[in-house]
Amino acid sequence: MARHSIMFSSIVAAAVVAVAAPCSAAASISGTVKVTGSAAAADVVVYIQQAPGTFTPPAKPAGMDQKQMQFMPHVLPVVIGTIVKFLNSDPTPHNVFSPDYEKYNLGSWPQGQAKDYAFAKCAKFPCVYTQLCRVHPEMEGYVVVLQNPFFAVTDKTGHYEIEGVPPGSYTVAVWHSKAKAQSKPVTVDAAKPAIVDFILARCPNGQSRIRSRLSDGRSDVPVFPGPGALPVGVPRADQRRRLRPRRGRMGHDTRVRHRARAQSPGVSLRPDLRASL
Ligand SMILES: [Cu+2]
Repeated sequence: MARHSIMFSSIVAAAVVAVAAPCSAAASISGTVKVTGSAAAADVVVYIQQAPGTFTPPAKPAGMDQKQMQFMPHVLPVVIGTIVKFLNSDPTPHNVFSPDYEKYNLGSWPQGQAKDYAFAKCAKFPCVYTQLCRVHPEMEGYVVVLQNPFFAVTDKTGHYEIEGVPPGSYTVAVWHSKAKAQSKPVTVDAAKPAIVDFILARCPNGQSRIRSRLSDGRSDVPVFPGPGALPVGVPRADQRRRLRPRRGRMGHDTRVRHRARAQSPGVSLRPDLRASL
């Protein structure tokens, strides 16, 4: 019986080797992604939806930096199980939180320090985790959790290249924070690299979490205004307007103060202000 098991194991091992062998003749998928109505074609994730087998995450954590008040890279695709190291490179404290899936708030930390988070859960790929900073509401980034390591992010020109893809038939899909997702079938042959191009339509509802939160007045994001933060829930142009002194609606105390000034000798008031007193 034991001998039979050993023999069986050997046969299975041989079969695994036979299946794994074509990997050495891996090929690439490349192409260009355009987003209609947008000159920017960067930060589109192009990935193979489902590849056979399970994949171990890289031993070294992936990195997302907070630098010059931005999440860098803006979009970070990872294979499930990957640990992401969130570094703060700015001389001001930053926070990292995500309102998506299991939700997390990693806290805030100063320049030069980092915190890790393991992206180990995803029921349906891709799992897109929006990265936000409670200190700076305008900061936004994305971690995109995928089933396999066959992915790429487009450069400024919209070009991408996924290398080391085992020959086979797949569905190649794209994700962009403000465009409709799309997918296409592709057959990868070691002898001929596959070329797949996409034209994505900007999604009317494909606003970023921050934009949608600001424009519809609702909030599905926990809001933690930090010191010096601008008002949350107000578009940036309005924020600037709100920070300027308001004209027209004058409070009682202001009116009294202006009246007193207007009666002082040598004071010239704006005509509209004088008229409203
Ligand atoms: Cu920040």
